[in-house]
Formats: sequence, structure tokens, C-alpha cells
Amino acid sequence: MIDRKSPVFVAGHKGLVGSAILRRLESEGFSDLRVVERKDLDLRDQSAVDTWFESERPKYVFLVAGTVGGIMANSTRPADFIYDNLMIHGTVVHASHRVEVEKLIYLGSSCIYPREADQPITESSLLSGPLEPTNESYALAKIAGIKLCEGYRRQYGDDFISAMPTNLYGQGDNFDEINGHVLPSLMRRFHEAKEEQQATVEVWGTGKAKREFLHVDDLADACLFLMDNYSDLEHINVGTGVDLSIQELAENIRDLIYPEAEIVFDSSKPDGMPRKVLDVSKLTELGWKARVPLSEGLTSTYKWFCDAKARGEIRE
Ligand code: GFB
Repeated sequence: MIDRKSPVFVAGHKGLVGSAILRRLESEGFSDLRVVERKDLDLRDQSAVDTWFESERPKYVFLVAGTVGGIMANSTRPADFIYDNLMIHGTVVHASHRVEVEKLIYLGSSCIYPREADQPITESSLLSGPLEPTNESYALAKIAGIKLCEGYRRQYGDDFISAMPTNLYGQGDNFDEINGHVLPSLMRRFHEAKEEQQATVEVWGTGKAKREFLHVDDLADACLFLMDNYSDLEHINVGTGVDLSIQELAENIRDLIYPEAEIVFDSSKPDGMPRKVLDVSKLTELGWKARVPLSEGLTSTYKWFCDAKARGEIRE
């Protein structure tokens, strides 16, 4: 087990994943959590990151910072997605090596796998075929992150591990209708349609693409589990192993928020990867499995969205 009293750095603590990890570590009794605001440290700047690491000397690092977004953000901002992520992964991994961090976990994404990978996707599918074009830049940066951790382990013996989560959702997500991921974007669209009493709600693509959704509190739990129990070169998938079509997801969200609405598909928008469900047998064999059922996660996430909106925390 990693030492609960040692200094732990959560890089990216304001994001969906980082904030969930911080909550999980706090509830676990970690007593020396270190975070830094973006305005105080640009994680893309190696010398600034080195200086910060030298003064803070974290023993454990959760590397979950990065530029993220849904299919539209990925397709329209490929430069930001490749540059920001490549730089952030590079600076944090290198600085962690320099100050002799005892263990680091790096989070990739299920989009690292080839578009035509066999489903469910096993860890060994990495680099076995061409990537999905809508998120190629992000995927390449994420693959580079895996190879960074592998490289520092191979060359220096650093205990740096990589986990590949499936599509995530939960409290603290980005509910932007255009740039967010499908689940929060649809929640917001159905919510606003209900407020404005619109008869129809638009869903991008054909609705036939399939996705797997993991609640971010489950992911945070898995990250701590892996920090305590996993130390190997190969990355490890984190998911539920269960997927559903975008149409089914949209129907679930409609039934929760605005059952009277009619769903209209806009097939001029991209479907992205046809299917993306992870084989989670490696993690299951280690003894971890997801706990939050999608129906429960949708209800709690929607409640969080409504509460955050009432507090004025959701951007218009
Ligand atoms: O979450 P998402 O944007 O990303 O989901 P990916 C895209 C799927 O949902 C596509 C459909 O099949 C879309 O056609 N969709 C339907 C919508 N309505 C909407 C909507 O209103 N908004 C959005 N965003 N999608 C992401 C990568 O791919 O996967 C990220 O782009 C990351 O980089 C993430 O890796 C895990 O699942 O396609």
C-alpha cells in the first residue's frame, strides 16, 4: 500500500478525474495532498514544473491533467489536444523521475486503441492498427504518455504505471453542449429542451455507435487500487466491460429528464469509433470491479448538474 502520510500530488485536480481522485484520497485519510492551480503553474513548462517538484517533493503522483473534450472538441482543436497533452505528460513524468517519486499513475484513454480493434478491446491491441481519425491527435499524445512511463521504467526502474479508462462521466464534468462528451452534453440538451418545452431533441450521429461509461468515482477508486496493488510495464484497462448504443444512452437520459421529448438524430455529425468497449479481465483478476450502475450514475450526475446550475457554477 502506498503511504497515506506521504506527500501526494494530484496533477489536474480541478478536472472531472482529478477532483474525484482528490475526494477519494481525502476519504481514505491521505494527510498530505498537494495541488497547484493552473495560473500558478503551467504544466507544459518543464523548467517551471521542475522547480515546483523540487520545492514540493511529492512521493506519489496522480497524473490526470490534460486537455480533454468530446468528439467535436477533438476534431476541431487537434493542435491543442496533441501539444498540451504531449507537453504535460512529458514534463510531469520527467520531473517525477528527477525528484525520485516513488510511484506515479498516468491515465490514458480508451481512444488509444485502433478504430477496428477486436471488441472487447484487450490491452494487447495497442498499436495494432490505424486510429479513429476524430481523436487521432489526442490518442497519439496519450500513447506517447504510455510509452513515457514504459521508457522510464525500462531505463531507470521508475515505478510509473498507466491505466486506460473508458468514457467517463459524473459530478464535475464539462456540460458544454458542443465541446463536452456525449453524456453531459445530452444531459444539458434535454434539460434545456425541457425548460423551453421543445418537442424534439437533437442527438448527433446515427445513434448506432456504442460506448461504455464508467462513473468517475469508480475510476478514482480504481486508481487508488492500482497505486496500492499494481506495478508493471503494461498499461491496464479500467471500465465496466458493458456498453450500450448512443441511441440507448439518449433514451435513458430522455426518460430521466424529459420523457415527452422526441429524439432526432443528426447523421451529418460524426459517429466516431463504431464501438469501444474495454476488456477488463486483467483488472478483474487483480480483484477490482466497478460498482456504480449506469442508471444510478445518471441520476446522481443529473442531480449534481441541477444543483451546480442553481449555484451558478455551470457556464451558460
Ligand atoms: O463522448 P464523445 O464525444 O466521444 O461521444 P468519443 C461521441 C459519440 O456520441 C459519437 C455521439 O457517436 C457521437 O455521434 N453523440 C451524440 C454526441 N450526441 C452527442 C453530443 O451532443 N455530444 C457529443 N460529444 N457526442 C472521445 C474522444 O471519443 O472518447 C476523447 O474524442 C476521449 O478524446 C473519449 O478519448 C474517451 O467516445 O467518440
